Amino acid sequence: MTSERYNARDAEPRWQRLWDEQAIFVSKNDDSRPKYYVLEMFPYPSGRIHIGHVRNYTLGDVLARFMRAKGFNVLHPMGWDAFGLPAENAAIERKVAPKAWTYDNIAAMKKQLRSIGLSLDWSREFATCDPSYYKHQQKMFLDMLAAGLAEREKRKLNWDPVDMTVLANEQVIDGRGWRSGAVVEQREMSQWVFKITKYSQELLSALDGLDRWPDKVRLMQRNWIGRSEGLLVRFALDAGTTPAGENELKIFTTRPDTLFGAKFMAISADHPLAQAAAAKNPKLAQFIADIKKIGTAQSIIDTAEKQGFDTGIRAVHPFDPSWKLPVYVANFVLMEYGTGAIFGCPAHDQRDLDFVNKYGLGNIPVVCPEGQDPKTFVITDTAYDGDGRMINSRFLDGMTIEQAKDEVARRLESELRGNAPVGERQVNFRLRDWGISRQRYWGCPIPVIHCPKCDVVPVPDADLPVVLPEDVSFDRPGNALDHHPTWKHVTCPKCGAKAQRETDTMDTFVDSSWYFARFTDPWNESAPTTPAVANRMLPVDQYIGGVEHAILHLLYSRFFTRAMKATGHLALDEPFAGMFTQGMVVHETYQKADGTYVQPAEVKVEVGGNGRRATLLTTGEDIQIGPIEKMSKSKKNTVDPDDIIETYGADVARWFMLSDSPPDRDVIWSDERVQGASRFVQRLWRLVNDSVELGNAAPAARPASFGSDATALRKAAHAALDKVTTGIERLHFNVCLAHIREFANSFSEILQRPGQPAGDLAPDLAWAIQEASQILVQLFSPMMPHLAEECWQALGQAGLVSEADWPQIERDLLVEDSVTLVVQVNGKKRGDVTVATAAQNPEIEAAVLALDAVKLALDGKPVRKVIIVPKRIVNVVG
Ligand code: ANZ
Ligand code: ZN
Repeated sequence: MTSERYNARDAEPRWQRLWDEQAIFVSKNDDSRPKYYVLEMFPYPSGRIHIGHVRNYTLGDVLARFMRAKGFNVLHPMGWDAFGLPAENAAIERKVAPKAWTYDNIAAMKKQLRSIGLSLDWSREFATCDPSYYKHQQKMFLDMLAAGLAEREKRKLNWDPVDMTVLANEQVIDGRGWRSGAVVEQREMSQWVFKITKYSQELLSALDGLDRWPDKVRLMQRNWIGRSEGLLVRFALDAGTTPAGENELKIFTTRPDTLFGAKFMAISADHPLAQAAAAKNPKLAQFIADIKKIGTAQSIIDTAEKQGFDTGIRAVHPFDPSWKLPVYVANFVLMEYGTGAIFGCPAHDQRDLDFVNKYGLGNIPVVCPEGQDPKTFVITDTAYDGDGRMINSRFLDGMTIEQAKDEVARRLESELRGNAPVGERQVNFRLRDWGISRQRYWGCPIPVIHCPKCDVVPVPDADLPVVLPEDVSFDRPGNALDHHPTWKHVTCPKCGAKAQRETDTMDTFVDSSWYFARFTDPWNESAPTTPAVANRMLPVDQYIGGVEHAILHLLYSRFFTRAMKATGHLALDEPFAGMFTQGMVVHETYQKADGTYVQPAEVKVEVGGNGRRATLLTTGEDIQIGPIEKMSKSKKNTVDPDDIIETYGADVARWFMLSDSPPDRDVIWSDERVQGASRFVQRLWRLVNDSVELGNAAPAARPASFGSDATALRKAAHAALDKVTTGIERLHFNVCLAHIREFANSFSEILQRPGQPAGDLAPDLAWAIQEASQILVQLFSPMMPHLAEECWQALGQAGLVSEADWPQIERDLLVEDSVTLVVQVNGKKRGDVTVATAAQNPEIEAAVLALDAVKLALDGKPVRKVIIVPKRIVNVVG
């Protein structure tokens, strides 16, 4: 028996090297086995792997290793989402070149990733900042331009008037530029957009087919796309009140049923009517300038106090020429949605209600909830947006909301004013085209040239890639590409005139919108994909990442896949057949008496009579244990994967991450539980070594029959195999780990039974022990691959467990000998009963009626009937 401890520090790098040398995780595109593509969201090379990465990649790795053992040609690649602002900030703050900074970080993080023991195919690695990658992205941009999927559009941008530069949203802090502190202005400029809205309906409809996506992610996407069915209504304007030339106001509403509850009209500050009215009204002009300062971010608009300004213009109610409605300019109406104008119905819309309550306009309820008396139903502070019947609405009274919507639409559609119908049914989407221009250096250059004569000229294919210059300076604010002395000055490819390169680069979301496709053939130098290969290897069977990417990244990737199909680079619609969003790694926070945070590593936590107590390691002073929060630098509640791996080994970190909660929930980092995982590793190692000796007595051939001990062990092994197999397939990893523990326990009980010296061991039991130990090692091999290799070797197995086939389940062994049924008396649960699986009804009945709990519940009453639902419930009716 071995008394040696398992030494992860020695074993882990050894196996990692061997896996590498033998290239066992490299997948070949001409492999004829069925493919399985598992992908985790690739990291941004910030410099260090954090614990969330470890969780993300471990989840994917378990699946990859399992599917490999199941006989699939597994594609499990890794790369780097390498463009972005932090590299430029590093250049500004530390005077290092963005490129050097990025590639240094990649090297450091790659080393860290390797130490986790991930079964990755590194032969396909790329960084999105490699010209060999973005060259193809530029090509696809040009293809999309030719296909009408990329266009120029005027957009509002944050403009810093001091630094004379455009700012990203995250560079605007409280309305001011992050560097200059100047109040940021909104400026209209021409931007490149991808026409994602061409696919609004399709991106929405196809969500129904994504049945291996979390419902919450699909819901978030649905809401983001935001389809609304409604009515466009042309309100006539009261001629005496309007600026010259304006005679109608077009609005979009999803609630035409509430038209008789209208109290006001509201238009966006950017609406032409607002502009026209402001030209004659300096106070209005001032109001418009003020409300524009808060910017265009939806979240700000939603939370800002509702404000309006009466323009003096009056609109006419479409069903009553004598009914005039005041037209306000309001800060909550966006120009970008619908028509940039609304009618307000305060009784049934909270925002409108807040507005009228502020300006004293009153409200009229027009929908009365079931069970309420229309005569007494009033609205004060809370709008009613539920179901009900129409009231106070003339010809609509008594109708349901749906009937009323239809009736209003029908009437207004058939009513003409100046040859056009007053109403028109319309479907609107919230989704906007994807603005991809960024005024930044460290991104993929947009491959066009602006010629004074020919306008926008695509860079010819032969001139791709348009490479980022490396000799750039960050001494001045703004886009270093734009400041470069020579880079942008070119001649027009069409007419030869002096022209300028586009200096905007692409949103980094573009880089991550097709990397999964590039992984299928990253060696293709002449095209973004090799369609035959990509179509075979895609879609990604299981994609895993954080829920923070549930909307934009996934939506953009879904759009890109369609755009690549339209331009001949792929032939599929959906990139990710299965999507999984993992939870976060969270940790307690620790604070000194003065409120400053300290790191977990600096604190000693003891469990005593009065609960847990923490002290500072250095001084012994009391430390306050604070709430469990997402790991963050500011709260100092982080743990460093390197430290964990150095102290316990990667397998322990992996096991802990998988064991403590379902993968889609948050996991609380706990040193105690990590130590528990570490002890379990040693237990498994001893268990396997013990079994080696006992299993040595096993006959080479499978015994013809098995005695009861051997059968019991085999049943436990195959039951565990069955449960872990289905558990991994469903990504219920924590459940799998519980089964592995349980099996290890029953296995070690059998091994520790006294009076079983190896020599005397019955051959059938020895054989079963050998089988059980192999199964055990294989079961935990996806989670703890290094320990598993070491054990596999100890078991005398040839080859690597990482390459072994998943064990075959013997279904005969899964049949349970007994079942437990719930016992009810008159439908109420009173206990349960365990009977032989083969037991007949009279036998079950007798067992149930003999139960004290049943006798007690019957209280002497005669039994009228016993109903048996096989394998589930027995109900005694008394
Ligand atoms: C009258 C009304 C009455 C409305 C009522 C709602 C409730 P969704 O579902 O998101 O499409 N709206 C229209 N355009 C707008 C804009 N540019 N800025 C701000 N709000 C706008 O929302 C459609 C509803 O949002 C529309 O229906 C309109 O208000 C408002 F009891 O019209 B509703
Ligand atoms: Zn030209």
